[in-house]
Amino acid sequence: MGDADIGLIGLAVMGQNLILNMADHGFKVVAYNRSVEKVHHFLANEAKGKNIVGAESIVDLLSKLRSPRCVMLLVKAGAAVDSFIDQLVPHLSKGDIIIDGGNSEYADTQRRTQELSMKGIRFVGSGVSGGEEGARYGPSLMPGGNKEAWPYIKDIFQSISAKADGQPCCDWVGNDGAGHFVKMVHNGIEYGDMQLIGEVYDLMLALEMGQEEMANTFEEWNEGELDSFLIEITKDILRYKDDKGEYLLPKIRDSAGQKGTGKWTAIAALNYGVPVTLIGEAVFSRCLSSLKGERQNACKLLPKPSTCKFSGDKKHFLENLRQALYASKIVSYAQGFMLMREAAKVHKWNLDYGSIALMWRGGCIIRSVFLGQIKLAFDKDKNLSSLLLAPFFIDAISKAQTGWRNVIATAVTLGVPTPALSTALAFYDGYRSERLPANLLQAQRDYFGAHTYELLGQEGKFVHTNWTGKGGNVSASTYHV
Ligand code: 2AM
Repeated sequence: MGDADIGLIGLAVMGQNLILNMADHGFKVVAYNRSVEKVHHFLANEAKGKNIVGAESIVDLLSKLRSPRCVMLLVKAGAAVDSFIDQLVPHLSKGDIIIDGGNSEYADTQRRTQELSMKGIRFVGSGVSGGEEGARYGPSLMPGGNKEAWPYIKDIFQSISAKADGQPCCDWVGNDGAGHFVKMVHNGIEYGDMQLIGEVYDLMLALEMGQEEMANTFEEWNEGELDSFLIEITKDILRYKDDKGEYLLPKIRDSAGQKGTGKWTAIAALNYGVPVTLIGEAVFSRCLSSLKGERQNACKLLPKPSTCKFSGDKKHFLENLRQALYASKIVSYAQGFMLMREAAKVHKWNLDYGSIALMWRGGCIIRSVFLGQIKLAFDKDKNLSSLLLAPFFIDAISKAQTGWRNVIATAVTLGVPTPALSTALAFYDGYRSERLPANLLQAQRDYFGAHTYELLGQEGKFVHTNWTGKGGNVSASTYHV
């Protein structure tokens, strides 16, 4: 039995930086990697002089840990995680802890938590956000899984995490896959925020603004309610010049990549039947952008609107644009929290939404002042069913909505695609509508497929009408999302 506090497997960028962060906070860490050369290299370089020791094998790693032994994996999601769990388990004792800090799918984390708990091993799946810099100096950490592990890892996790308003951006999220689910929604929201900023940039281009002028506008916006990491880096990106002294941004190919967590969020939204439309549009927008060749061809063939030139008060429009971005962001976060609420209901996770907002408030890519307002809204009303109903956000949208509508109308007229800004407004209008045209939809379904409908005032009683006088009176079974 050794005296190290934690073992960490996986010496890629995130793993190395988390180890250095832990060591800086006074924890003794054992480092291990599948290719052991990386352990030697790490010890001889970045880890030199710090309270970090290396391991040559899994058994060696475990022998250097105090009990209960706690091993964190930062390896490629999927098979590598299962492979290390399989290698660790025969050497572990009841009560030992395995933490997966990779970008695992929450369903895998649910399975692993359950399988390992049957063997007496406590498993934790933790979202880790903030990239290289976050891992080194304070990430946002979203741990979930077997709660019995939390008292043993809480000190390390909360010490190394980012702090916002003096509080750690890390708390226990919930059972089994809750931590990785919340991390997935975080990444989906990140897709949405980035898409919204992209659409704003596109509209600024339609206003024929120069790079510096755009950067100045984002800089100004970053002083107020939009203050966030993504707005800040957008300003820096706009100002960046290459070694020829020319702006780099316009030279970058407009075809977006993706690693999958945005797509997972959209798939989860469809599976749970929650209208997370903005993240969906953000994922589809990346797909459309990647059809560069098709777009180049279509550009020559498909007609533009008659007016492509903005003619109005630019200053006034820019303020409208700021409001549209803010209102759309509120809708996007409201949708993300709706998704978490539904998943929590299905999986019986006891999620604390104010605490989740605080975890995202610092350290991660979507960190912002705005998340402080979300935390306050949930602190004021723990049972808040939608962020859109919090008095602060009702007021914010009411102030922004005229500008928001003007931006969408202008974008449509000029032919500038704004899928995320537009879907946010469409969602808002749908959500605030007591009446929607779904009565017609129900009638159509019953007409062609005898799917039945309910009459207003007689909810729960499904009836069928023989609309043509020709069909039978047998109704089909139906399902509801
Ligand atoms: P490596 O350095 O030996 O490739 C990020 O890729 C991290 O995940 C690295 O530490 C890498 O180890 C590890 N990794 C990737 N695939 C793996 C696998 N199939 N089994 C074990 N470790 C793996």
